[in-house]
Amino acid sequence: MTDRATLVIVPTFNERENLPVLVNALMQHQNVAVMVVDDASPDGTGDVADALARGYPGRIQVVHRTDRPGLGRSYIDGIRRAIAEPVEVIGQMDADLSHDPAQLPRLIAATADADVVIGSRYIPGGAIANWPRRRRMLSRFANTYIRVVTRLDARDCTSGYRCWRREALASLPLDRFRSDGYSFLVEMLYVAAGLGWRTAEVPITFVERRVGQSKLSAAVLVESMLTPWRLVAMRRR
Ligand SMILES: Nc1nc2c(ncn2[C@@H]2O[C@H](COP(=O)(O)OP(=O)(O)O)[C@@H](O)[C@H]2O)c(=O)[nH]1
Ligand SMILES: [Mg+2]
Repeated sequence: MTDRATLVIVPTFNERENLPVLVNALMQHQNVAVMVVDDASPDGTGDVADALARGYPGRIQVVHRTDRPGLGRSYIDGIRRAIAEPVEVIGQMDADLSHDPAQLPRLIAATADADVVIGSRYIPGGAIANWPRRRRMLSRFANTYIRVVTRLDARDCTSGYRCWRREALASLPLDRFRSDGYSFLVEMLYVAAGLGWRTAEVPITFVERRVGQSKLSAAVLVESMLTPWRLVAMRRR
């Protein structure tokens, strides 16, 4: 149960089996609506999303992207639409069930005292299930690296499970954002902190996907290594 009207943006690429499970679970929360942003998934996730939208009239929107694909671009399209909606809170969540919908009300509640709430794997109470050691170390290293270079306070800067107060999200100059992959998530936090918005972290248990594939690529990793430096350099100018 949550009393703040919330819209959750869910970017999708080939998540046809995961999306219905996620959406059905989210629909159990009152006052929660969903915006699926699909990048013309070859597996037909877009059609699955349309069918879900018909099943929950007025609570699900589907954005079918056709121009250049990408996680960051998808978020930008979703955010531009979401901030025009009469909601208090805007969430971000992966479609692959790594982010437990049951934990959403805790994130939403924390927006009472923060402008950006991060579902965090790296604070006490946070956890990761089913990640191989290699992937765990990579994520840990990435987060330490980001914190050292950017001096952001958050322990989990790459988590894609977040809730924003709408005003905070609406204030981000998205047309100036340069990163696209996971770095986009870091850039959002960095710019928000620079604007003075308050960040809080709430522990989550991240569960690795069982179905479908991760889109983490080498190019995305290289971008993640460079982005923190670019952000800091931008700030100095
Ligand atoms: N629209 C869109 N969604 C994407 C893209 N890449 C990944 N996603 C979605 O973003 C979320 C996280 O992606 P995932 O591959 O699971 O990343 P990982 O959890 O870090 O391995 C999932 O919901 C994906 O379907 C993309 O290029 N466009
Ligand atoms: Mg995933």
